[in-house]
Amino acid sequence: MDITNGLGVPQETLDAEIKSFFESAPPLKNSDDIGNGEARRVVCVTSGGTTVPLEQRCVRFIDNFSSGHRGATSTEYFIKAGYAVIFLYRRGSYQPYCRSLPEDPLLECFEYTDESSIRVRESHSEAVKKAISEHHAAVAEGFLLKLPFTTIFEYLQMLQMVATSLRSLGAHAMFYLAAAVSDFYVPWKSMAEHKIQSASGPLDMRLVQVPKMLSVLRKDWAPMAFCISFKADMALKKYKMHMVVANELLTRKDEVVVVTSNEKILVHRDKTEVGDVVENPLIRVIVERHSAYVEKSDI
Ligand code: 9Z3
Repeated sequence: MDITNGLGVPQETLDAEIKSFFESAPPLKNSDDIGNGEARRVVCVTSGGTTVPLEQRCVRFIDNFSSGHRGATSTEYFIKAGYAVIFLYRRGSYQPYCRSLPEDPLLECFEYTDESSIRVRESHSEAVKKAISEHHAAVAEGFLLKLPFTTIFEYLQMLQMVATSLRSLGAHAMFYLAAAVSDFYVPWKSMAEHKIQSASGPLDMRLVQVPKMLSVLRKDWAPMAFCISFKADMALKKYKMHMVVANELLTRKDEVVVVTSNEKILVHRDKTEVGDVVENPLIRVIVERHSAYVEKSDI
């Protein structure tokens, strides 16, 4: 059969012409910048809890606890290690570089002067300077992209978009899934449109299970990416995660256990050093294992 391209030229001839065109073209001068050079390492860090709305015009919702501290802090260390970070975070949760600022920085860090201008209070000037300059540098140099979510619907759709966009990076992409993701949700179609009325007596509601997206992420969205989850049960085997970080709610800021298919590493913060956080040694271990993974997949 003669397959033509609509111009009456057989496909085989066209393929040969295309091949000969590229073989004889002079090499592109800036090809390294475009993508032929050392591929950039990109990590998608998810952070904060997802909500499950109970009404379409949402008044009530179910929430998953996560302050976003783990995700925000880890982001800083990934950027320090040379990674570009896509920070997929819950609106209102902790932000990278803002850990040392007070809860309401605008009202607490600044003051109104007699000369009708606004200045940084002396007591907070170091923290503010550091936060602004490090954040600005990360964003300006293309190392930090922040994407906010609130609901489980937004979170999973955005995760899918990020994952399929990073697919072409292969093993150079990483997913660090620190967000606390709802296990159950109310499907949009069976959800009340307006606020559920309290006058109608007890509330019956059916929550269905959120499909296991970790498997889909590994299998279809970004099959080559290095994946780390924080959900311990079965994640390594069932969802084919490369690493699981196990933590307990009460001790999560001091120590975690990194589990891979053949090791269990206890990682803890250096208590002798003021201000050291567990994410510092944790990200070091992860970057080491990711580098080994990239090297193996490059062969
Ligand atoms: C974690 O375990 C995170 O490390 C924490 C971090 C949420 C404990 P913070 O944000 O806390 O620093 O306050 N994340 C995963 C939580 C988790 O296992 N979620 C389950 C899931 O992803 C459902 S609850 O499926």
